[in-house]
Formats: sequence, C-alpha cells, structure tokens
Amino acid sequence: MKMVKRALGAISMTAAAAMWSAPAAAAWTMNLRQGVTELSREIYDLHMLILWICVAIAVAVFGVMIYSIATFRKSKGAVSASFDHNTKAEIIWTVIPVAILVAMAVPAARTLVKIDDTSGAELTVKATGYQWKWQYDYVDDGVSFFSTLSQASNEARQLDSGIDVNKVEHYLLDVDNPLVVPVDTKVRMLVTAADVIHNWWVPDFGMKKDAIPGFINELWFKADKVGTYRGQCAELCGRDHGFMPIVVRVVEQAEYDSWLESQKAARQAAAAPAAQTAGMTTESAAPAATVTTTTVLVANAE
Ligand SMILES: [Cu+2]
Repeated sequence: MKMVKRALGAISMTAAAAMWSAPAAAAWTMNLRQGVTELSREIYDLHMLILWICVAIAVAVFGVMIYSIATFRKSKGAVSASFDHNTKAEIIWTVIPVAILVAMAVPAARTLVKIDDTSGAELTVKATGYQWKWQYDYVDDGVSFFSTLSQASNEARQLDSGIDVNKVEHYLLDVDNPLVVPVDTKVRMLVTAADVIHNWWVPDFGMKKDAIPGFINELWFKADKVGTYRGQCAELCGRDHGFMPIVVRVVEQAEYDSWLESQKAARQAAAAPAAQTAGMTTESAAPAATVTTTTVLVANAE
C-alpha cells in the first residue's frame, strides 16, 4: 500500500511539475491576453464586450430573483398567482434575448469575416505538423526548415536528466529554429500536417488553426510589435504532443531580409552533394542533431 501511495505521489508530482512549472505559474493571469496584432486586440475587445453583457444579464436576472424570493415569501404572507399564460410576458422574454443575441452577433460576425480574409498577404508560410515538430516553408522564397524542441528543454524533460526544469529558460516553449517574420507585414499561414492532426496556436496573434493531413487551413496575422512570441501545438497529437512548441520571431524588415539571405545561402551550401543527407534541414549542424534525436524518439515509439 505504501509503495502504491509513493508511486502515485511520484506520478502526480511529475505530472504537476510538467503541467504547472514555475514560469507557467508566473505568466498565469486571469484574463485573455491582448496580443500584438489588430485581430488579437479585436478578439480581446469582443471578449470583454460579451463578458460585460453577461455580467449585466447576471446582475439583472439574479437581482430580480433574489428580490422576488425575499419579498414574496410565504412567511410574509405571499399568495401565489393562479394564471398559466401571459402573452405580453412571453413576447418580452422572447424579444429581449433575441435583441441581445443580434447585438452580440453583429460585431462577432464582423471580426470572423476579418479573420478569414487572407487576401493581400505579403508573405506566405506553410506550416506542416509532424509527430513531433513543425516544418516551415517560405513558399515564395524556397526556404524550408524544421523547428524542433530546443536542446535545453529536450534534455531537461528526460525523466532521468536530474535537471531542474524551473531553471531552464522558456522550458518547453523554445525551439532550435524559430519562424522568422517581418513586423507590420500581413503573413498568411497555410497550416497542414503530415501524419496526425496538430494545431498551430500562437496566443499573442489570437490565431489557432487545426493542421489536418490532406487539408490546408489558412490563418493570417500582422504583428505590429517586434519580439518573440511563443505558442504550442493545441491538438492532442500523441505521446510527445507537449514537446512541439511554436516560436515566432517578429523582426524589423531589414533584419528579416538579411536572415532570409543567410537561409538561402545555407540552403545553397547544403545543396552540395556531400551535404545531401536525408532529413537534414537548411540550418547548420545543431538542427541536424535535433532531427536525429526526434527520429530516434519516433523509432522508439513504434
Ligand atoms: Cu501536435
């Protein structure tokens, strides 16, 4: 019994540590984040609008209810009415909710239409989900690479590593090759998968789309603040679902241009016959090592 208790304790502690590490706890806030795109702010405003409408409805409904219960109670001599039909009351309690729903649907539909409008995109990137990594293809520039869990997180997550995950920066939220995009640019993402269903989700962009094998979903974002934004696969996709984070670096246009050039140069160098090893990315040695690790993990899982 003692052994079972100890084992259960260890399992729950490991699970709690994995799900609720200190950095995650520190970043935990009550409300939705406003994000760094026009869409994410619009979604936030919608969320606040609907929240306050709900608060007003709750106050009105519970107010009337509490008042009625207190005022018309039996001990005060209240006698129940005997009618069973009231057309006027029924019209009122139908018309008011319909009006509220329409009032909420108008701004919500406007934002939904905007979310689906990928026209006028200045950059298109295809994101392909794999168990358990992402591949990014800059479709107009011929740049393509894999983005896998960072070496530090990958080492720390191993059960026998002995590494304190709280001391690993951006634990499980860091990758070797982040997606790089220019600031103030409308980026269209084509989201798909090559094995099972994944989901490309970056909360600061307010965007989240299923990556389904055989389908291409679209989303767009236009970040107006330079920075590094982190997300995760948001569709339970197998054993290592929690180990395929998404990192997007939003940089100034000039920095993006030079990054793109370096990627193209690396790609040309990799195209030399000696470097044509299967599974190699356009990046140099470090990613290749990570790809090997992932391949081993996949082999173990089978
Ligand atoms: Cu996934």
